[in-house]
Amino acid sequence: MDREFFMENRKALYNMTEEKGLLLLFSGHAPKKTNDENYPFFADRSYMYFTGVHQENTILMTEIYGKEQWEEALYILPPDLMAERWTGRRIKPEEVEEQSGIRECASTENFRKDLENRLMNKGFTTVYMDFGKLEASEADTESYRLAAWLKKEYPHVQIKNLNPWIRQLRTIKKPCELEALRKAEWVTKEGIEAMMKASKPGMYEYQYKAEFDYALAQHGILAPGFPSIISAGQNNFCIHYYSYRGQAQDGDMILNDVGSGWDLEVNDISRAFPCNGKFTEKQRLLYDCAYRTSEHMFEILKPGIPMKDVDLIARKYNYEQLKDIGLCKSYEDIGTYMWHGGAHHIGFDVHDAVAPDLITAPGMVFCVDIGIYCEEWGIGFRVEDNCLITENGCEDLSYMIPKKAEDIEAFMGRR
Ligand SMILES: [Mn+2]
Repeated sequence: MDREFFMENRKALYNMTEEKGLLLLFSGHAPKKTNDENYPFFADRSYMYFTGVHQENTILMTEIYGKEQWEEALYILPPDLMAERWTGRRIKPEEVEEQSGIRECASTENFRKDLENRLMNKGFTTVYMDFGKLEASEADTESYRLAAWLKKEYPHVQIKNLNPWIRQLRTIKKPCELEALRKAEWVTKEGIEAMMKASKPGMYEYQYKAEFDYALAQHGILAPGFPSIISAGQNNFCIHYYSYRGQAQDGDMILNDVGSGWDLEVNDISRAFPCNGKFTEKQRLLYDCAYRTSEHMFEILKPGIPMKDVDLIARKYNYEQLKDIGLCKSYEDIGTYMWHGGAHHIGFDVHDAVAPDLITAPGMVFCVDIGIYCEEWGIGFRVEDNCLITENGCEDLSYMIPKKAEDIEAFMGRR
């Protein structure tokens, strides 16, 4: 992503604030794993959306004076040759400018002092931070910790939440985001096709995963956009399955719910295929129901549809398909076979942080995920594609990945 993208995002966010204030965004830091070892660092996604600087413990502080009037600085770790000998070099101000367009850098050692100076001497009485949590019980982020301190030391300061504005901005994807998503689809195609090519009865789930990871690594992607779900046979009935220890038996279906991601964008695709390359009659019956439902969704999706209706439309259409093959007798029973919806947005997160109560609009990208879980037949799987809403309709971003049963069999037959 070019720095113009991040500059544009910051400008839009700054212009959303209503009054003079200090805006703070934190990259965060890696949590401890054990003893003296931490988990790998993964910067806060909203911080990344506005800066593009992937560096631990950095802080964006912007003084906002009014529309189009602001001064921004990125607080970065100061140079420390001894520390850098162990943990790698720290980012330099010229690199910050190159990546983010932020011209001013300061040392994180001075952050608290500079913040207090602005509150005491520069007349700032409002602080904007991102309080994004899904549940109150989640661990506090830097914003929560600083807010608690501000409330104690500067009780007159107003604290405002940037999160709703950030979600609003992240909802509509920019052209460079779509470009990255398209690239992610092609890389994911290679990963999924590698699994299809290698597939045979007796193969372990971790071997499928190794095929997928190897294909991604050829593009420099060392970790997919989210933890891959790859399962065989009865393990497909666990929606979020991460054990990878199961073994495909002849006649099993392989399910994969994966996304390589590309340049900060995360895609999310599910494909299901018979491990031996040939659908059984019952697998094929169910698979074609999901396939037809998915195709139907791509025919009808367009701007102006409430997001809450998207899954509902899919459910109703899929019910008709399952009824036609004599499986689901009444709509009330559809929950027996459809265990989840799937119309979640993707972007900087695989379950992207977007505005609530959305109505489809051009530039939104979300998943069309049709899952069928038929325990009585022992067959469960899902088919998931990424849908971009366009001016007049929609586009299936995952079109290049084999999806039609015949295409999957033909592709696997070429092993
Ligand atoms: Mn998925």
